[in-house]
Amino acid sequence: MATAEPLNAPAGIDPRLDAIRAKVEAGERLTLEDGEVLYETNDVWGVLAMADLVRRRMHGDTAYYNINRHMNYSNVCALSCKFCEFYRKKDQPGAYTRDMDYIRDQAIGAIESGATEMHIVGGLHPYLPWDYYPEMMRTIKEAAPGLHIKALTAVEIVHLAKIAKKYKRSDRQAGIRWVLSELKAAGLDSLPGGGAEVFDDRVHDKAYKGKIRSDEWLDVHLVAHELGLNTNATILYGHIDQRRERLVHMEILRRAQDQALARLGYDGVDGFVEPGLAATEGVTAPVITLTRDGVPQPTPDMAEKEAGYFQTIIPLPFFPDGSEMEHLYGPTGLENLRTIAIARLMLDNFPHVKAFWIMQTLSMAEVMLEAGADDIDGTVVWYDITKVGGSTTHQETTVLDLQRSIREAGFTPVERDTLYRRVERDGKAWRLAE
Ligand code: V47
Repeated sequence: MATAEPLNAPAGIDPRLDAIRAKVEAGERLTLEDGEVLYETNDVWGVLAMADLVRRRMHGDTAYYNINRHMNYSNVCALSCKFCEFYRKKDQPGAYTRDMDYIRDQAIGAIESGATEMHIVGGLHPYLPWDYYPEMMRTIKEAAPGLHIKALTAVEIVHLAKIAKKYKRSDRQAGIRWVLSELKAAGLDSLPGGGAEVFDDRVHDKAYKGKIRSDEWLDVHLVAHELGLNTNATILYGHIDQRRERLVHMEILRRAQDQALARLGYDGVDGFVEPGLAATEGVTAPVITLTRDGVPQPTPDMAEKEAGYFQTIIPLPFFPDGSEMEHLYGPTGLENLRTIAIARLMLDNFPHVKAFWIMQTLSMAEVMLEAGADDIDGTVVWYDITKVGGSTTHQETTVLDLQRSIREAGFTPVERDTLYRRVERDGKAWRLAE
């Protein structure tokens, strides 16, 4: 009878990690096959240590948090994604759509609490008119001009192109460009990373059929980058996805980021197409290799000059409760740690990896700072998409708790704005550090 291998083999016990460690130390790009080894190996701590090495090379002992507030303008959604417990149909109990008075009050509440960012998402509302969305941006900017608006996932942007009657199948980017330009003029500052799920048609058709596919998600982010808006990216894993599919997702994002950085002319972009890597199924983007110095370093005037890339990857562990996929278990803590570390190792051109404390829990996010993550998100206040362990929509933490967790993990807490610029604070008043 075969004996079970120990779960946590001592570091170095898996010889397959030696070659990967050598690449990581030399700053070389990892392949999908390397990623598979990182997922398969029993030497989990070896994987976490490699991610920590990369994370410290990029950020030293800094760990970021922000003072922010989430707002959902509506939970009414035309889609019925199987993983989602957030959406409601229009007349269902619990359905809500916020008016401008509510939105204004939230913006005022946010600046009164010293927030630098408002993170706004909602369902694909079938009846709200297009005008609602730019009005929401203007209302917030009038009430709170200094508040950064990070709003609307790629899925919502495509939906808006449709309701504004700007969506053309023959030229999808044109409608997206129109929507993003109008919203940017009205006050939109950046896009969050939601709605990416897993870039795979099999998973898409089983778990979120009806939602845009990866090509359109990438179109939205590409156009946003061209318009000088920074964006984030997510991966929602641990349901019916396979590890290889997660790695392909990361690979697709890595290529999209290569293109964004090359467009911006970052130093260290070699700018050549590496034909061997074009073999990944579903990946059409050319590959551009970056040197290790090619990661963007934001400056106080960056938004005007050189924005337009992915800032952060946010791995989101699946929470089954209340969803149509409630019969599934969701990933374990060890799988979450491993996925954060692998995201750090594979996405070598993403400046940041976020362990979103709301979904990871603050205690796990703390551990993740030593496994590749450099950011744990912010004070949040309201969160309606997932409610972990029976929590309600009011999910708030204090700056002191965020700082305490970061310090306890052995890092120096740094308050950032949405674009990862350092914030200097005097109570509720704040400014960007020089
Ligand atoms: O788009 C929905 C995911 C996302 C579930 O950009 C679920 O800084 C797990 O994108 N279990 C919203 N995940 C959250 C998000 C986000 C969060 C924090 C920061 C940023 C950022 C982005 O949550 C959705 C969807 O992909 N989601 N349901 C679930 N049951």
